[in-house]
Amino acid sequence: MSTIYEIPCVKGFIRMCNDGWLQGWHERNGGNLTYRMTGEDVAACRPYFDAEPREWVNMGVQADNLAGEYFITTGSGKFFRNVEPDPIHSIGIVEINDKGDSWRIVWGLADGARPTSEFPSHFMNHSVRKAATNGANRVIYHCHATNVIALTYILPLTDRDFSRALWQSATECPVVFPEGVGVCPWMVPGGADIAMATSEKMKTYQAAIWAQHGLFASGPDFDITFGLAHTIEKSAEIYVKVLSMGGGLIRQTITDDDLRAIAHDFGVTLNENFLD
Ligand code: 2HA
Ligand code: ZN
Repeated sequence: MSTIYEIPCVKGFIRMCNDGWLQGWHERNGGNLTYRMTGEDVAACRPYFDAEPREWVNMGVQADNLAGEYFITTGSGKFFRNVEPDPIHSIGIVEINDKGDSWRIVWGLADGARPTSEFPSHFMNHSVRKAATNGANRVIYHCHATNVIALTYILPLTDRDFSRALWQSATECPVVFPEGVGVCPWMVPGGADIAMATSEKMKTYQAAIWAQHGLFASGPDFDITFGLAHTIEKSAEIYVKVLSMGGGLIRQTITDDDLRAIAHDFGVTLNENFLD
């Protein structure tokens, strides 16, 4: 293996950044991606780490269950558009200290770059999803999915309203996210408050919507996480088109009994709080 870019976790990370860019969800420096590495990933990447790690930086949030972990992360202010052509300046690997409250860069983020401005949100979400999935969750992805954002201007900002609208707008949705989606009110991005609010939602849901801002999705790998974001955004796009075409009139939709029938046949448990 001659470069770090051929190692599957780094290759998959870069591919997912480019996939998001190609979807149009990452204007300018919009969006961010983090991946919690396996021991095998770290061992494969370690030969490429810098000779000297950079200094420890406190995050303002803390999680015991992420002490000593390594993450691949996009850089603050970096453009998804540039990840594939210029990874060394666009992404990096950080190590978490044994208190679970600070990071230091061990590879990439060249020339003074830092992890994403949303690293505190990603970190808290990793902590919650790692606990909720017995360690299976490894990916947290934030994107500016256009139609999801548009819906936050017209739908009530409740978990119930968004979950129902998305379930009803694409038949596979109840199978892909049977627990529904969480919705956070508009908040200032980048800080500990939005990190805590989002991670509270992620105790129940695989994905959370940030009003007038975007989407947070989680999953065990790049395929499942990107697929979740893609499914949610596709469904939102259909709902936007339906509302736009019909002047708000919806002649027919997937009924609650239809949703129950899908859940039954596909062997998933729908969140009954969101059904009538
Ligand atoms: O990285 O998307 O939420 C820019 C953002 C902040
Ligand atoms: Zn954002």
